[in-house]
Amino acid sequence: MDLHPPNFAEITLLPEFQDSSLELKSARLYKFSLPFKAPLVLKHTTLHQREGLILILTDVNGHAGISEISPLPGFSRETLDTAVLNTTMILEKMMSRGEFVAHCNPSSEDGWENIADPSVASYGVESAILSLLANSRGVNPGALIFGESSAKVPINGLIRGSLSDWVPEAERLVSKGFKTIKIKVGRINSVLEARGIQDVRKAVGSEISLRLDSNRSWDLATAIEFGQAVEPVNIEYIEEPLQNAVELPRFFDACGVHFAFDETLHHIIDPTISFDAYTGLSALVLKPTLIASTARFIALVKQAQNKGVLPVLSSSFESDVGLTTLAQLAGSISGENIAVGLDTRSVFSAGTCKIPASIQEGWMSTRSLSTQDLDLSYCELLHEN
Ligand code: OSB
Ligand code: MG
Repeated sequence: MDLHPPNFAEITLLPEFQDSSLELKSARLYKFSLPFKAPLVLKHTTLHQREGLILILTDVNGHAGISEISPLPGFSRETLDTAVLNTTMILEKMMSRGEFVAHCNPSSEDGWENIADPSVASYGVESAILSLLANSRGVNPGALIFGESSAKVPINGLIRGSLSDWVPEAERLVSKGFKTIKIKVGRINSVLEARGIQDVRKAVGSEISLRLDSNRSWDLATAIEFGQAVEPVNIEYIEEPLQNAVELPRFFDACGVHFAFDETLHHIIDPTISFDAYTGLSALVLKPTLIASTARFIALVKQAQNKGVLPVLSSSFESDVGLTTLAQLAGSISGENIAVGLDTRSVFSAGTCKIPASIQEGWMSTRSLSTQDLDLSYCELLHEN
């Protein structure tokens, strides 16, 4: 395939990379099934293993691009089976006919707004092509779009356990070097949870940044009551406090706690929606796997940056390969400045890289990956061309 950046899949590369051309040689698609330390309880389902796909593209010059395609059950529109079908369809078109169709709509003028149906398969193929272009230029994928990457990114330590574990868990994360902690709330009585957050603040001191995530579990009155109780202990923001996002400015007015969008970004039907009306908005939590379109993801990052809202990259329980891609993007988008939500590797007892995408002293490396770094022992080959 002959590919001509700057304009594949509605992705525009930085000027210095726009003359990159690409001749693909092979594509290999693997399916992995990774064990957890314990079953993973999510909002709508409990997972007993994490399944997903690893894609390896090579070009005629011997460079490789590696990516992950892992729809998250209960969150992604696609199942793994549809992702396999969609990926093999894209690969077949790409390899045999030499065209790249994901998100490409010749009639659209600017950006992803006019493009139907983001899919985790096209996001994954786009990531593999970016990884290949980046490896052939000796840079990180994020550098092709957003500029130079830092060598590591700060991570918000994640607390998903029950209320009685919050204080010991927070103390453990602080002792490991995390400067930002994110706690999942909205599971039990909100008055008790607000007290739990006050206890965490007392335990960790004033220097640690606290983020909360209620995954849309409250009505306005409950959220305001919770917000008023935690406002004095300085919360950086709370993700998705309300069932009904339209009421968010009223929440902020009433309690003064800033909020962030996460799942709302996956449900917005009008993608040109402006965030101007959302007084109190302080971050967009961006999960590329769930946004499922690189172009749309880039547009959201730029929208956040233009509005002075933090773009906070976040993971969706990807394996080492997917996590590393996210760290690489974050390295170029926010570098060492914004803690990002990539503390999900610890739920797995195995991975897809020989050296796990681990967190040291609260930081994750933005290292680049080559095929030698992969551990394919939990993978089976599905497709090759
Ligand atoms: O609600 O933010 C969420 C992971 C998968 C699905 C939903 C969510 C998450 C995370 C990722 O919390 C970790 C993070 O953002 O820190
Ligand atoms: Mg969230």
